[in-house]
Amino acid sequence: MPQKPIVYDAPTPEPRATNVEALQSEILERLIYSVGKDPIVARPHDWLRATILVVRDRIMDRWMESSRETWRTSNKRVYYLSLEFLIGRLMRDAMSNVGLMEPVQQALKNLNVDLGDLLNLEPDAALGNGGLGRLAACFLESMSSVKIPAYGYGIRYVHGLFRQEMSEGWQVELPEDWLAHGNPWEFERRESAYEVGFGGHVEPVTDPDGTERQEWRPNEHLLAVAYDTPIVGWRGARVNTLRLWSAQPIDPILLDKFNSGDHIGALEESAKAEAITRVLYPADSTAAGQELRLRQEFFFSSASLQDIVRRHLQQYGDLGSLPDKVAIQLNDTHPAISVAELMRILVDDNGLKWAEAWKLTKGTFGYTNHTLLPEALESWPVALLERLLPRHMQIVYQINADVLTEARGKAGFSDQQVAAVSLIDEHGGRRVRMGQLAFVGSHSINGVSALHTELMKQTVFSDLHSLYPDRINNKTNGITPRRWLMQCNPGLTKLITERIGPDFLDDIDKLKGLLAHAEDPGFQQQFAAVKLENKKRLAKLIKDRMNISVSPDALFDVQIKRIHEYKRQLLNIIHAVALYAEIRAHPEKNWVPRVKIFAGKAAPSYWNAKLIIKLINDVARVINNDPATRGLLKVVFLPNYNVSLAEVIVPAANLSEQISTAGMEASGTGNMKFMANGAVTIGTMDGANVEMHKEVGSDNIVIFGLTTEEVEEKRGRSEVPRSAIDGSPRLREALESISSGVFSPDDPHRYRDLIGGLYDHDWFMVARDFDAYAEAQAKVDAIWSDPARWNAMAIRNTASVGFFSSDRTIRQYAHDIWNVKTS
Ligand code: B1H
Repeated sequence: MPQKPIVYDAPTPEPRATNVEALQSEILERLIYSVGKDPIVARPHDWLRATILVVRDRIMDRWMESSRETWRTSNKRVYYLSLEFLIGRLMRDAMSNVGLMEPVQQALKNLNVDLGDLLNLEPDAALGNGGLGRLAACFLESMSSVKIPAYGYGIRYVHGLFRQEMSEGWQVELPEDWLAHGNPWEFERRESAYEVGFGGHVEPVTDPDGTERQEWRPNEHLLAVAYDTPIVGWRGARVNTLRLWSAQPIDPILLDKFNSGDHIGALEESAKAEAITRVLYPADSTAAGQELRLRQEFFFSSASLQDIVRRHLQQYGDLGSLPDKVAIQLNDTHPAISVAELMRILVDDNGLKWAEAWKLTKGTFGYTNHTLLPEALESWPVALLERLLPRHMQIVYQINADVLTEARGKAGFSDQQVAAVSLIDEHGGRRVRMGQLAFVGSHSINGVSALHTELMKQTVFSDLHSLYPDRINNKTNGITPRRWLMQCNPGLTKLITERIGPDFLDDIDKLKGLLAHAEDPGFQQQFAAVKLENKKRLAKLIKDRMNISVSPDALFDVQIKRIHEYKRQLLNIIHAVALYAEIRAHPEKNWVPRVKIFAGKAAPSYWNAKLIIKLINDVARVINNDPATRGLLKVVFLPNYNVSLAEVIVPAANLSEQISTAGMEASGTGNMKFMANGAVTIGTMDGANVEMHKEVGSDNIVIFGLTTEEVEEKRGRSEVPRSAIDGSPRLREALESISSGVFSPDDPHRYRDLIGGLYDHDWFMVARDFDAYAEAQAKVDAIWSDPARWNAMAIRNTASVGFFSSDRTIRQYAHDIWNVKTS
């Protein structure tokens, strides 16, 4: 029985007015009564805060109504557990989704305030590293837009992803401080606080009725306090909650220590607790492997599960219906300890039988894998888990015993296969494999592109796949067209609306209607004019920030993403070096003017990635200052890549670089953002590029390079890349110029080892793909030289992006994995 009856028909205030006059007077009121500033001295940040509060009010009633509806209808809730939510700014998203852009702009104008200036003041919520975190943010928006009752659960990091600055071309990391001016979007929920324990021991206890159970007695306790942010869907369809946990000590100060004179010691507990949610680990695609990271993972998993189970019991009174009313999606293995924590809650805290609890657990969880890179697969030393989470370690052993029994009982399963499905890795120090734990504890395991899902079946999860053949499924990633087309590219949105009408705003597949206009010279001209305006804006940003002049008429060739060897920024910059040499050798040729634009952060401990940033900057300095290539080639590395910068760069791109070594990029989502905004992709048959190729057709994308199978074959033969280098004079010359110090006269050997690696093993196939890449780039030049052809391609890319909407992705999750209805 529900613990507390919920009243659904409590009174609510009248919805707030949305006309200009009402907005204007409310902004003024908020400025005075909530921000406490006189308009004559108010600073831009004050106006921003006042405006956000006014916009926020217009979301509140829908928020209440959305959650009331879920209580009233007993609809199933979806919980998306993610250690990262790369939200970016919220203001424009919120205003645009509830149709307030124009009236708010006008209201502010009447108050002599420019909305654009305010928007640029809002800090990015950078609570994520890259694609995985941004995907979580797109999913939240889509879940609201397709009316799924959903919660995102994560950590309220005080410091999001570090700020990147350049010091003589080297990356330096500075702390990021997104909460410095407060966060008007969030609501602290002191009443929603849960205790999370660590350490201690496990004790068998006998209940009064004679049943025996295990009880975990942690010796460390802290509080998880909830902070809620409303996430509003398109046209206000629904407002869901992003609930982020902050760690706080149970006793803010140890008074006895303080009174005995130990003033620092008195605050130790507090510092230790707060450390857990202080900073986001800045590693993209590498497991951090440190105790604090495991603490973060358990902290937010435990708080979230306690909250989920509490809500479920409050509404339904029993746990047997958990899988019918609750779907929990694990965003990679970072929350995988949740599997053991839910088992503990069910068995130890609620007295369920193991087998019943296991059935409920599997019925509730789904797991999404985002990478097969060995260094990213999480595993924790058994000894660490035993010390930090002794009961969970026991539970893992128990789950493992059941899995191994099942595996041994399977006809034709070898000992080797049994070892491969084990949750415990016995090689070199025993470790718990979190991927295996997430897999066996879930009824659905999905990859993020068709190719990636196939590789999951063939590689890391092949034996688990033969044991549980129905579990692996594909859900190709997507992006929200609201942020990544309508908001970031209002010019293009307006043009499309004029041409095919506004239906695509609500049904993105309607963009297909543009196909009929791809060859229309008038439309091509308008499409190109919008692109040119976006390029001018980016050119101005480049001039303002870098003091580099670039011509908006040049081809803007863009690679923006985390810096990683498998993403092959090195291939791109070597191409720049080769092109530079060719232009110098043949200045008379008809060169296509190009601006190569890079942006991205390197993990602070990833030496080669940081060196590649330095190389890009070294090459940029030489090329940009050489009069011989002036107007023909420029190289720009824009510092501090983040969501907001992407929103300016993506609409201005002509060429989208998606050139990872085949088989290594699980999906990619930047590729889709460029496609939406009418860029042509140069890419390998990797990740979602494969499906983009299928959607847009081979005439409208430039594909090059080794396939996954060819890469595997070359690696297997450990074939040396020498011949690729010897056979390509322009590659050899480019490599020699880099490694001999042409671009680093101050330290001629700076790139010797980096380039040397290409001769030795070339794991990422930079040398072996170079010629194919250079030819593909030559093809790009040829197409660019025929503007009608280029524009038609660009238009067809926008027209074909519908499949890559995260609304489509989320509907597939809803129907195939969560069993919830969508609009
Ligand atoms: C992706 C990560 C990732 N895959 C470990 N894996 C991390 C791994 O902090 N860590 O330990 C953080 C992130 N990120 C990306 O996910 C893939 O590389 C992209 O190809 C994919 O598009 C994206 C979303 O699925």
